[in-house]
Amino acid sequence: MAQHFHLNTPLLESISMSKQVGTSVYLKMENSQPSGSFKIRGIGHLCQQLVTQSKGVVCSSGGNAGMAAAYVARKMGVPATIVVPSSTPQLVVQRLQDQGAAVRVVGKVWDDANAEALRLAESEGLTFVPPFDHPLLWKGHASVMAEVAASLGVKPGAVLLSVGGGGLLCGVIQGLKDLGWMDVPVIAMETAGADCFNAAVKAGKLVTLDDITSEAKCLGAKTVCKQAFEYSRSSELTVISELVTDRQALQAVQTFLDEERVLVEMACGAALAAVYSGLIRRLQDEGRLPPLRGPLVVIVCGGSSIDMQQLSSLRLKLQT
Ligand code: PLV
Repeated sequence: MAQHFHLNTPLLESISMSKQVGTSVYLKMENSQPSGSFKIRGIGHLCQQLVTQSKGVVCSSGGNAGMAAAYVARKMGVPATIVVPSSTPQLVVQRLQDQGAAVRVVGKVWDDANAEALRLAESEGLTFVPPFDHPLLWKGHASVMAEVAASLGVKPGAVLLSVGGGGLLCGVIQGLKDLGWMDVPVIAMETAGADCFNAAVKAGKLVTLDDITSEAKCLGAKTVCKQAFEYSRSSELTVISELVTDRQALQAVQTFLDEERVLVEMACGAALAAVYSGLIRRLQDEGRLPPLRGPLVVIVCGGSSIDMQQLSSLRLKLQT
């Protein structure tokens, strides 16, 4: 990679999570990326490859892919149009505009916004930046595991992450493959109501959800990418797909704020909830997660769809 847009993020030991899980837990702090989430890894890499002579980029997003695309486009000196659904909070629209992007709000869920972004790419001759389904994104995301390997110095016992459309999952698995660590289990978390990966795993085929009913809107793709589904079926890998409720995800966001002093959005809360709700322990007790032979690494994916006001309105809505 010629020029990196992403940072090498801190890998922090969490004493409170280690206590919960009964083994050491490390947090890969992707919330501290310039665009607020891990998305900048893949999108930075993809844009370096595809945007050299572009008259502009268009990205469909729940918010965070858009934040990354807007940031990278600004650094590259090209205009960015970000298409988001109406479920994306106003605070994100404002943050995107502050990054210099033109924002269009189209449809109810990400899939609607994506159709519009594809149409714009075609009609206006813009470079389409997908939020999760592209090998260049996965290659960029894979850098997160190379950094974990360099900082941790040992093989992780497992990696815990959130799944929306499956781009992060594909990138982490790509990274594990590059390191020769395919035996490291990956725990893939979604919220009920934004569970396209879990639905596909259960059905044994790709499934398109009728609607996104979870408040974790940035996990809200109706269909997971094919590569993520294929990884879930690979006999060489262990990918465990689990769900939490919105209330559990929100509770996790709040506990994380208290314990680690960091505010993340619901999409990230889904992964954190696997620790705080006792799910990791339960998976081990039930023998579904093999005994951990190294630290648990949590990808703290971050996210810009949160501030104190949004947190309060989520608390009211979900009554926690
Ligand atoms: N969010 C995408 C897709 O939304 C977006 O457009 O921003 N954690 C956070 C904070 C995220 O924003 C996302 C994806 C994920 C996790 C899941 O990543 P994925 O989509 O690569 O599985 C509809």
